[in-house]
Amino acid sequence: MAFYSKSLLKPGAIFGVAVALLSLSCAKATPPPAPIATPPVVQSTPVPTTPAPTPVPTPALTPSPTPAPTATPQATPRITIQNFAFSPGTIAVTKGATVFWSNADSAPHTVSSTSTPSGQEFDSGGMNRGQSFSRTFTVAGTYKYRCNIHTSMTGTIVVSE
Ligand SMILES: [Cu+2]
Repeated sequence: MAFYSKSLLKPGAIFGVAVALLSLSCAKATPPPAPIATPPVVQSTPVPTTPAPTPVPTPALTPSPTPAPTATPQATPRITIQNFAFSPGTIAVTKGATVFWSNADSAPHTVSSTSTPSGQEFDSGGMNRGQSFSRTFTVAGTYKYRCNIHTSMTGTIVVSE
């Protein structure tokens, strides 16, 4: 019995069937997809390492010439009348400057010229507390003024070209 069954299942026969099945399946199998053409990888040529550029010494900055102070415009000179005095008592301005006086005293005062270049006299008249007076000086020279109410209160404006 055992011998008979062994003769039926010859190893060679089994191998042949297997080969036949394999070849069938191979024939039916769809061909593998064509390989997608991938762009050839371009080997990047190694960039020759260039030596770091030597830093160029920056030229020393030549100091730009400071602009000459312009005569106009300039900060508005202000003179405060306080404690029976002009403060500051003497100021220097350039021609064209406008000078402002303001009375911070409770007493009235005036800004009245006593000595000026010819034809440049000025007089504020009575100024009460909080009032102000201004004058633009267009002629160079020395201007002396006082308070006509309290004549010991004096001031000077020096106007330069
Ligand atoms: Cu006064």
